[in-house]
Amino acid sequence: MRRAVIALGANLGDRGSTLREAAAAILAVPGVRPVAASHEVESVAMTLSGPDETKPRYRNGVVVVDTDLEPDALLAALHDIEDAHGRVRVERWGDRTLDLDIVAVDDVVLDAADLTLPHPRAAERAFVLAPWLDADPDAVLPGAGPVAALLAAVGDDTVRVEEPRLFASRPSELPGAPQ
Ligand code: A4P
Ligand code: MG
Repeated sequence: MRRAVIALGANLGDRGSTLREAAAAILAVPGVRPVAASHEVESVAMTLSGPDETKPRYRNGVVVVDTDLEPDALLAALHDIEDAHGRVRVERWGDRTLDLDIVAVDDVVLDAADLTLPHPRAAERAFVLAPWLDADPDAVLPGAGPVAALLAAVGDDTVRVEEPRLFASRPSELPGAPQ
Protein backbone atom coordinates (compact mmCIF):
# COMPACT_ATOMS: atom_id res chain seq x y z
CA MET A 1 0.00 0.00 0.00
CA ARG A 2 1.34 3.40 -0.99
CA ARG A 3 0.24 6.94 -0.23
CA ALA A 4 -0.27 9.09 -3.32
CA VAL A 5 -0.81 12.84 -3.60
CA ILE A 6 -2.78 13.91 -6.68
CA ALA A 7 -3.18 17.50 -7.90
CA LEU A 8 -6.35 18.45 -9.77
CA GLY A 9 -6.65 21.50 -12.03
CA ALA A 10 -9.20 22.98 -14.45
CA ASN A 11 -9.62 26.29 -16.23
CA LEU A 12 -12.38 25.51 -18.75
CA GLY A 13 -16.02 24.52 -18.24
CA ASP A 14 -17.69 24.20 -14.84
CA ARG A 15 -14.39 23.92 -13.02
CA GLY A 16 -15.71 23.23 -9.52
CA SER A 17 -18.07 20.46 -10.62
CA THR A 18 -15.31 18.93 -12.72
CA LEU A 19 -12.89 18.85 -9.77
CA ARG A 20 -15.50 17.28 -7.46
CA GLU A 21 -16.49 14.70 -10.08
CA ALA A 22 -12.83 13.89 -10.71
CA ALA A 23 -12.19 13.44 -6.98
CA ALA A 24 -15.14 11.03 -6.81
CA ALA A 25 -13.88 9.20 -9.90
CA ILE A 26 -10.42 8.82 -8.31
CA LEU A 27 -12.01 7.23 -5.22
CA ALA A 28 -13.98 4.89 -7.51
CA VAL A 29 -10.78 3.44 -9.04
CA PRO A 30 -10.35 -0.12 -7.72
CA GLY A 31 -7.47 -0.21 -5.24
CA VAL A 32 -7.76 3.45 -4.25
CA ARG A 33 -8.88 4.56 -0.78
CA PRO A 34 -9.47 8.11 0.50
CA VAL A 35 -7.15 9.73 3.05
CA ALA A 36 -7.66 13.50 2.82
CA ALA A 37 -8.78 16.22 0.44
CA SER A 38 -8.38 19.97 0.15
CA HIS A 39 -10.80 22.75 -0.49
CA GLU A 40 -10.60 24.33 -3.93
CA VAL A 41 -8.36 27.30 -4.62
CA GLU A 42 -8.35 29.74 -7.51
CA SER A 43 -5.34 31.30 -9.21
CA VAL A 44 -4.18 33.04 -12.37
CA ALA A 45 -3.18 30.74 -15.27
CA MET A 46 0.54 29.96 -15.36
CA THR A 47 1.64 29.60 -19.00
CA LEU A 48 4.98 28.85 -20.62
CA SER A 49 5.52 32.63 -20.84
CA GLY A 50 4.51 33.30 -17.22
CA PRO A 51 1.28 34.20 -15.40
CA ASP A 52 -1.41 35.24 -17.93
CA GLU A 53 -4.34 37.31 -16.63
CA THR A 54 -6.08 37.07 -20.04
CA LYS A 55 -6.52 33.27 -19.73
CA PRO A 56 -9.40 31.73 -17.78
CA ARG A 57 -8.45 31.39 -14.10
CA TYR A 58 -7.75 27.95 -12.68
CA ARG A 59 -9.42 26.00 -9.93
CA ASN A 60 -7.02 23.60 -8.24
CA GLY A 61 -7.23 21.06 -5.45
CA VAL A 62 -5.33 18.12 -3.98
CA VAL A 63 -6.45 14.68 -2.88
CA VAL A 64 -4.40 12.23 -0.83
CA VAL A 65 -5.19 8.55 -1.27
CA ASP A 66 -3.83 5.17 -0.31
CA THR A 67 -3.45 2.74 -3.18
CA ASP A 68 -2.07 -0.65 -4.03
CA LEU A 69 -1.75 0.40 -7.69
CA GLU A 70 1.71 0.86 -9.13
CA PRO A 71 2.39 4.52 -10.03
CA ASP A 72 2.12 3.84 -13.79
CA ALA A 73 -1.25 2.14 -13.31
CA LEU A 74 -2.43 5.07 -11.19
CA LEU A 75 -1.34 7.50 -13.93
CA ALA A 76 -3.23 5.46 -16.54
CA ALA A 77 -6.36 5.61 -14.39
CA LEU A 78 -5.95 9.40 -14.05
CA HIS A 79 -5.58 9.77 -17.82
CA ASP A 80 -8.86 7.83 -18.28
CA ILE A 81 -10.58 10.26 -15.90
CA GLU A 82 -9.09 13.25 -17.78
CA ASP A 83 -10.35 11.79 -21.06
CA ALA A 84 -13.82 11.23 -19.60
CA HIS A 85 -13.94 14.95 -18.85
CA GLY A 86 -13.16 15.95 -22.42
CA ARG A 87 -9.47 16.72 -21.93
CA VAL A 88 -7.85 17.59 -25.24
CA ARG A 89 -4.06 17.87 -25.40
CA VAL A 90 -3.34 20.75 -27.76
CA GLU A 91 -0.50 22.74 -26.27
CA ARG A 92 1.69 22.18 -23.26
CA TRP A 93 0.40 24.17 -20.27
CA GLY A 94 -2.59 25.13 -22.45
CA ASP A 95 -6.15 25.64 -21.22
CA ARG A 96 -7.81 22.42 -20.08
CA THR A 97 -11.05 21.02 -18.71
CA LEU A 98 -9.14 18.74 -16.34
CA ASP A 99 -5.52 18.06 -15.46
CA LEU A 100 -4.60 15.31 -13.01
CA ASP A 101 -0.96 15.16 -11.94
CA ILE A 102 0.69 12.78 -9.49
CA VAL A 103 2.61 15.01 -7.09
CA ALA A 104 4.25 12.21 -5.11
CA VAL A 105 3.90 8.53 -4.25
CA ASP A 106 5.48 7.86 -0.86
CA ASP A 107 9.21 8.64 -1.25
CA VAL A 108 9.38 7.13 -4.74
CA VAL A 109 11.90 8.85 -7.03
CA LEU A 110 11.26 8.06 -10.68
CA ASP A 111 12.33 9.57 -13.99
CA ALA A 112 10.62 7.45 -16.62
CA ALA A 113 9.57 8.62 -20.08
CA ASP A 114 5.97 9.22 -19.05
CA LEU A 115 6.17 9.66 -15.28
CA THR A 116 8.44 11.79 -13.12
CA LEU A 117 8.13 11.52 -9.34
CA PRO A 118 7.94 13.65 -7.33
CA HIS A 119 6.32 16.04 -9.84
CA PRO A 120 9.23 18.27 -10.93
CA ARG A 121 7.30 21.56 -10.69
CA ALA A 122 5.36 20.94 -7.47
CA ALA A 123 7.87 22.71 -5.20
CA GLU A 124 7.44 26.06 -6.95
CA ARG A 125 3.66 26.05 -7.44
CA ALA A 126 1.45 27.64 -4.82
CA PHE A 127 -1.59 26.15 -6.60
CA VAL A 128 -0.27 22.69 -5.68
CA LEU A 129 1.36 23.47 -2.31
CA ALA A 130 -1.52 25.48 -0.77
CA PRO A 131 -4.24 22.87 -1.30
CA TRP A 132 -1.84 20.06 -0.34
CA LEU A 133 -1.08 21.82 2.96
CA ASP A 134 -4.82 22.32 3.44
CA ALA A 135 -5.40 18.57 2.98
CA ASP A 136 -2.39 17.56 5.10
CA PRO A 137 -0.84 20.16 7.45
CA ASP A 138 2.17 17.85 7.99
CA ALA A 139 2.85 17.27 4.29
CA VAL A 140 6.45 16.84 3.15
CA LEU A 141 7.55 16.88 -0.51
CA PRO A 142 10.17 14.13 -0.86
CA GLY A 143 13.58 15.63 -1.60
CA ALA A 144 12.36 19.21 -1.08
CA GLY A 145 11.06 19.51 2.48
CA PRO A 146 7.95 20.52 4.43
CA VAL A 147 5.20 21.87 2.21
CA ALA A 148 4.51 24.69 4.69
CA ALA A 149 8.09 25.98 4.25
CA LEU A 150 7.98 25.57 0.46
CA LEU A 151 4.72 27.53 0.29
CA ALA A 152 6.13 30.29 2.49
CA ALA A 153 9.13 30.52 0.16
CA VAL A 154 7.10 30.86 -3.06
CA GLY A 155 4.32 32.98 -1.56
CA ASP A 156 0.67 31.95 -1.61
CA ASP A 157 -1.11 33.71 -4.48
CA THR A 158 -4.13 31.38 -4.39
CA VAL A 159 -7.61 32.24 -3.11
CA ARG A 160 -9.66 29.68 -1.17
CA VAL A 161 -13.06 28.95 -2.72
CA GLU A 162 -15.97 28.69 -0.29
CA GLU A 163 -17.01 25.16 -1.19
CA PRO A 164 -16.75 21.92 0.80
CA ARG A 165 -13.57 19.87 0.52
CA LEU A 166 -13.28 17.72 -2.64
CA PHE A 167 -14.23 14.84 -0.37
CA ALA A 168 -14.80 14.66 3.35
CA SER A 169 -11.47 14.42 5.12
CA ARG A 170 -12.59 13.45 8.60
CA PRO A 171 -12.46 9.65 9.02
CA SER A 172 -16.06 9.56 10.25
CA GLU A 173 -17.20 11.23 7.02
CA LEU A 174 -15.32 8.97 4.64
CA PRO A 175 -17.27 6.58 2.40
CA GLY A 176 -17.84 3.28 4.22
CA ALA A 177 -17.11 4.66 7.70
CA PRO A 178 -19.24 3.19 10.50
CA GLN A 179 -22.14 5.54 11.34
N1 A4P B 1 3.99 13.09 -16.64
C1 A4P B 1 5.26 12.96 -16.14
N2 A4P B 1 5.26 13.00 -14.81
C2 A4P B 1 3.97 13.14 -14.42
C3 A4P B 1 3.33 13.21 -13.14
N3 A4P B 1 4.05 13.17 -11.99
N4 A4P B 1 1.97 13.34 -13.10
C4 A4P B 1 3.68 13.07 -18.06
C5 A4P B 1 1.25 13.41 -14.27
N5 A4P B 1 1.80 13.32 -15.51
C6 A4P B 1 3.15 13.19 -15.59
O1 A4P B 1 1.13 15.92 -19.21
C7 A4P B 1 2.15 15.59 -20.10
C8 A4P B 1 2.75 14.26 -19.72
O2 A4P B 1 3.42 14.39 -18.48
C9 A4P B 1 1.76 13.14 -19.48
O3 A4P B 1 1.45 12.42 -20.63
C10 A4P B 1 2.46 12.26 -18.45
O4 A4P B 1 2.91 11.04 -19.03
P1 A4P B 1 -0.20 16.51 -19.76
O5 A4P B 1 -1.16 16.53 -18.62
O6 A4P B 1 -0.61 15.82 -21.00
O7 A4P B 1 0.23 17.98 -20.24
P2 A4P B 1 0.42 19.27 -19.40
O8 A4P B 1 -0.33 19.15 -18.10
O9 A4P B 1 0.12 20.45 -20.28
O10 A4P B 1 1.96 19.26 -19.17
P3 A4P B 1 2.69 19.37 -17.83
O11 A4P B 1 4.10 19.68 -18.13
O12 A4P B 1 2.37 18.21 -16.94
O13 A4P B 1 2.01 20.66 -17.25
P4 A4P B 1 1.81 20.95 -15.77
O14 A4P B 1 3.13 21.12 -15.12
O15 A4P B 1 0.82 20.01 -15.21
O16 A4P B 1 1.18 22.40 -15.85
N6 A4P B 1 -1.77 27.34 -13.88
C11 A4P B 1 -2.56 27.28 -12.77
N7 A4P B 1 -2.90 28.40 -12.10
N8 A4P B 1 -3.01 26.05 -12.30
C12 A4P B 1 -2.68 24.87 -12.93
O17 A4P B 1 -3.11 23.80 -12.50
N9 A4P B 1 -1.42 23.78 -14.72
C13 A4P B 1 -0.61 23.83 -15.75
C14 A4P B 1 -0.11 22.57 -16.34
C15 A4P B 1 -0.14 25.10 -16.30
N10 A4P B 1 -0.60 26.26 -15.59
C16 A4P B 1 -1.39 26.18 -14.52
C17 A4P B 1 -1.83 24.91 -14.08
MG1 MG C 1 -0.53 17.42 -16.43
